[in-house]
Amino acid sequence: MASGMFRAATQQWSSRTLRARPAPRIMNYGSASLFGDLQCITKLLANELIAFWEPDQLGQIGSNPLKEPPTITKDSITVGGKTYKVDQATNVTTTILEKTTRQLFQIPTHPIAIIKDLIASTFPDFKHYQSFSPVVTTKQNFDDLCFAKDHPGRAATDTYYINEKIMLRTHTSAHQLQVLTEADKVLVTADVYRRDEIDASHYPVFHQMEGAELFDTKTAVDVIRKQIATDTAQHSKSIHTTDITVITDKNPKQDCHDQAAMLATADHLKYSLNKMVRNLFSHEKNLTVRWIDAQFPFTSPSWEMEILYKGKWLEVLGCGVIKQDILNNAGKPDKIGWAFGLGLERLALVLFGIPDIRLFWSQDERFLHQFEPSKIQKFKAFSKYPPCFKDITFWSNEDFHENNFCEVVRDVAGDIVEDVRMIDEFTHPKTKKCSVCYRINYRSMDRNVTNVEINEIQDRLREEVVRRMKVELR
Ligand code: FA5
Ligand code: MG
Repeated sequence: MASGMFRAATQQWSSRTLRARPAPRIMNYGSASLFGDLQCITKLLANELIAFWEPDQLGQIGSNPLKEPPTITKDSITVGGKTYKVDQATNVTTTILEKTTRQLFQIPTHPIAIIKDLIASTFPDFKHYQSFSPVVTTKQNFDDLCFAKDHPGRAATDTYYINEKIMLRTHTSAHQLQVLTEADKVLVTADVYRRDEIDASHYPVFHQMEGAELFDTKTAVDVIRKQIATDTAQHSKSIHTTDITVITDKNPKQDCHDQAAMLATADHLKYSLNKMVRNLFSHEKNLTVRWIDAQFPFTSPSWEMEILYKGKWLEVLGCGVIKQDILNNAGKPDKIGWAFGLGLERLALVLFGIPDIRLFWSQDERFLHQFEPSKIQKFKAFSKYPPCFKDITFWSNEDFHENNFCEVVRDVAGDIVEDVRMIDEFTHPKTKKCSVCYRINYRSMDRNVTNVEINEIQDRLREEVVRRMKVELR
C-alpha cells in the first residue's frame, strides 16, 4: 500500500516501473473514485475487539502478550498470545509476524518513540492509546471506516491477512471508531503493516500516529474561533507553509454538515497540525511545507501534508473532517470532528536525517546508542558498504503482481535487500508472453556482503519465485 496498496491494485502490473514513476506522490487510502459513497452501516460490537491491553499491564515484565514470539503451523497462527485459524486468505509470513514483537515506539531512546513523544506533547490533554494489538478484524480496518466492499485496499496483494476476517492493521484508523466512543480527544500510536514495494522510504511495517478531536456541533464555531484567535504563536520564520486548497465538489463538505461548523473544524485541524510541525521542527533553519487535497473513505473534505525533502515532496500525513456516520456509530451524533494519521518514519527521516527506513529496525548498537529521549539529533552515518546487484528475468503470467514478488524477495533475503526495481519488460510479438527483468540491490547496513553469499541467496530466490509465483525463468 502506501505506494502499493492503492496504486498497485489499480494499475496493470505490466505498466509498473518501480523507480521510473513520474512523481514521488504516494497513493493511499484516498485513491480518488475508488470508494464511492458507501455509507457506514456498521456498529461497534465490543466483543469483536481483539486483544486490547490496559497500559499498566504493558509495564509488567512478561505480561505483554505482544512480546511473545509468534508461531505459524499448517492450521493456525498464534500472535499476541491468541491463536487464529488459517484459511485460503492467509498470506502473512513469519518474517512479518516477528516484527509485531519489536514495539519500537515503546523504546524511549528509539527515534520512532522520540518523535511520538514530541508529537504527543503538542496534544497534552489527548487520551493516548499505545497498546492495541496489531491483529484486527476486517470490519475494524475497513467496514467501520466506510471502505467500499471492492476497495483495492482490501486486496490480498496489499494487505496481510491472518485469515479471511482477521488481518494485521494497515493503519491506525482501524481503532478510530472504538477510541471515539471513549473520548473526544484521542491519539493512537501503533505499528501498521502493508504489503508494499521496497525502497528507502517504504517498509512493510511502519508506525502511524492517529489523532482526532471532536467538538459539540452547536458551539464548535465559537469555541474554535476563540481558541485560534488567542494563540499568538502561529507563524514561524523558518517554516514556509503554503495552502491553496479549496473545498469543492471534488473534495466536498458532507451534506449533513453546517458550512460554518465544517469550516471551523477544518481550520482547527490545519491549525493544530501546523502547530505540531512548528514544535517538531523548531530548530530547522528552512522547512517548506504544503497542504494538498486528498480523499479518504472516512473523511470529507480531506487533505495531505507534504514536506519538501531532498528536492521531492514527501507525504507525511493524511487528514480530514470525520465522516458523520462514524461519529453516529460511535454514539456521538451531536459532535463534529477532525482526524489525522501520520507516518512516524517519514517525520523521523526528515528530523533525524536518517537515510534509509531499514535503519529503524537495526539492532546495531551504532544505531541504537546514538539517540536520547526527547532529543532530536542528526543521525551519524556509519560506513556505507558497497552494493551487490543481481538481476532476475522471467516470463510473467496473469497472476503476477509486483507486491507478491517483493514479498518473496523479502522472505528469502530479508533486510539485506536495499532496493528492487524493474529495469526491463517486453511482450513477445508472437507468443504475447511478457518478460520482465528486476534488478535487486543487495547491501547490508552494517557489513560487507560477499558475492558467494549473495549468489546463494539469489539462487534460492530464483527457486522460490518459480515455486510460489509459477513464473518461468529466462
Ligand atoms: C492513512 O493511512 C489514513 N488512515 C490516514 C488518515 C487518518 C486520513 C485519519 C484521514 C484521517 P495513508 O495511507 O496515506 O493514509 O498513510 C498515512 C501516512 O503514513 C502517509 O502520509 C505516510 O506518512 C505514512 N506511510 C504510508 N505508507 C507508508 C510506508 N509504506 N512506509 C512508511 N510510511 C508510510
Ligand atoms: Mg497517503
